[in-house]
Amino acid sequence: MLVIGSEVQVALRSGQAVVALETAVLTHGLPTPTNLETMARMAEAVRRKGAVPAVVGVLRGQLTVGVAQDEWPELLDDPWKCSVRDLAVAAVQGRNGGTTVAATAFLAARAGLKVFATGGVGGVHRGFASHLDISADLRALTETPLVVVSAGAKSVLDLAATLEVLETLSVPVIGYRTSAFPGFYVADSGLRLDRVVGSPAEVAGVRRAMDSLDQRQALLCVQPGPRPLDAAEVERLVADAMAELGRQGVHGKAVTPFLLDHLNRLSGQDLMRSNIELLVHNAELAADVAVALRR
Ligand code: PSU
Ligand code: MN
Repeated sequence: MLVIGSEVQVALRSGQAVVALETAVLTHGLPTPTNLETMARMAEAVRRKGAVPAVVGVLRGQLTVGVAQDEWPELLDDPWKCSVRDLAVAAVQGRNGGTTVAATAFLAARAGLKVFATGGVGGVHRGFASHLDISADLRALTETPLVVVSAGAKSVLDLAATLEVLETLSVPVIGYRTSAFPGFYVADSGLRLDRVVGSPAEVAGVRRAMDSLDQRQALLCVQPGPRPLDAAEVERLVADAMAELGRQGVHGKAVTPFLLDHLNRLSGQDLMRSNIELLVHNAELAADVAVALRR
């Protein structure tokens, strides 16, 4: 079922470092053409560090690891937001789809990749006690033996609950040169991490140790973005977006795209710039880790 792009095939065969990139951010996270430009910057960042980017997505039903740059615009033609459970349906019905963290990790792991860069992983949504909403990303991270680099989890989530679930699921969360759990736009969510690493080689070492213990879960490596925003300001914007969500009765998988779109519109350009810079920053670190894993 899996289609591996030719450049990624060659890279895997010759033992080059490869970094998976998700496409839900392309189809449902950022507006056009910022999304395409950002993906290009992430891919360039990976190359600059000596690794090969593997853009993961669903192209006319083909579950693809290594969507070529000239095919990216086609992904935007009436795309689904594809989590793991959508992949088989999208394949049978020939759909286009942007893959979430869950679906990207699923496909990347099956293609034999070891490293994946994203913005923020999904998690436990605020208000889960009255309305249960927990991202499939968390479950996917329990069965994908990758290093996943992110700026923590999305600001719209209940971050404390998200960290608790990651602990329950035995997914290690390690801070890259930080003991503060980043909240996407925010450098320090106020939550502490008790495991910190100092170099890409150390991240690679932890992954290798997990592999030799036959631990199949992801290693979540987090770092703050290079252009963080004020926590109180982000909190205010998120509260506003959440209220609008309630008013419009949005639910299910539309929640995350709705909140992100609303935040981007509320904040002018600030949040989007912060989002873009952290994506590129994470692609760089992921490439360093992928190169370190090859040594
Ligand atoms: N964070 C962003 N933009 C995004 C996402 C996260 O800043 O587009 C996407 C990721 O692909 C993540 C997904 O996997 O949202 C989670 O969606 P849900 O909460 O429906 O599982
Ligand atoms: Mn959800």
